[in-house]
Amino acid sequence: MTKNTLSGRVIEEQKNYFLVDLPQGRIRAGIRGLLKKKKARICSGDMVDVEFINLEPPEGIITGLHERKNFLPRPALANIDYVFFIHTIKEPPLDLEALDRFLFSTEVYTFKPFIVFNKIDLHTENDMLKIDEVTTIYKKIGYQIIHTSAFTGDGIENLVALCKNHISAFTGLSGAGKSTLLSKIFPDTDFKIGNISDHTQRGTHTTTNITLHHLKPDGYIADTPGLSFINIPEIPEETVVNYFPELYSKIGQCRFNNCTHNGEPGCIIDKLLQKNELSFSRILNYRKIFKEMVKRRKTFKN
Ligand SMILES: Nc1nc2c(ncn2[C@@H]2O[C@H](COP(=O)(O)OP(=O)(O)OP(=O)(O)O)[C@@H](O)[C@H]2O)c(=O)[nH]1
Ligand SMILES: [Mg+2]
Ligand SMILES: [Zn+2]
Repeated sequence: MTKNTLSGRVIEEQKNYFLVDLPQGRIRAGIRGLLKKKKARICSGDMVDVEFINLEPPEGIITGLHERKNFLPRPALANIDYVFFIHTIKEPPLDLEALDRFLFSTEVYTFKPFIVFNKIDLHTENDMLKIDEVTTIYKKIGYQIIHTSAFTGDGIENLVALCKNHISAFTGLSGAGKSTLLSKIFPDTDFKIGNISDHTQRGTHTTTNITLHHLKPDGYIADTPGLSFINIPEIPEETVVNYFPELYSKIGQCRFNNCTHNGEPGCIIDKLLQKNELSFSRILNYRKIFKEMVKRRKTFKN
């Protein structure tokens, strides 16, 4: 590092440059040719070294990329601490498969997940009962659950307190209220908020670059498209169980040590299911992901 080099966080990727937050403020910076040659794929969340080339307006050049703690490939985001899955009981309806796919992804990528039930202002007594039932399942596994309403403001303080001094990503199904929640946290930023009916019409695979929103003094929150976590990473099928913590802690007790927990004789998972000690929907989603990995491996080989 030379005298004019500073380290900062990439908060947005533009066409030919990056926006980087330095202790002195925000700067536009391109990439040094040498780094480009090394095919360094810099993205939001990265810590980089920046050399000033101009003070007014502030412009720089990125000369180094710091080692990453973790990485979400599509769309690219680095160094994530927390991921909040914004979910709803209705509008859109509860989707436990999407939730389990999300949790599986965060376990593989090593991000800490939180489950957020938004739109609690809409809830009837029956909806509350449903939330209690789901909360019991996921709390027992060790996941944290937060209740919010972007309309009444309930729970938002709690959400902000968690995000302070961390890099967080908001994700969730289209229409769950990610942008509405973010607009409450960052009232000066313009977030596109849609109607439920618009969401069903819209293409779901529009890849956008991720922007990090600065939560002062030292936190960042990103709005990520829902599919980035539902499109689960590909791993060997026999390791899928490692990312379902409540199953992984039990599998040493299966009769066969190559048990895949798909109905083999002497499988502990089936025994615990019969005793109501595991959630049926969790096992079902484990088996779906297992099958998906088998299929993806075979498709890849052929
Ligand atoms: N009743 C109620 N409606 C909400 C709440 N939060 C968001 N909404 C509504 O839900 C709809 C979708 O909200 P968005 O914030 O656009 O949802 P999103 O998760 O960003 O959706 P995508 O950008 O498509 O992924 C809008 O009509 C919001 O006004 C809430 O807490 N309560
Ligand atoms: Mg949105
Ligand atoms: Zn088993």
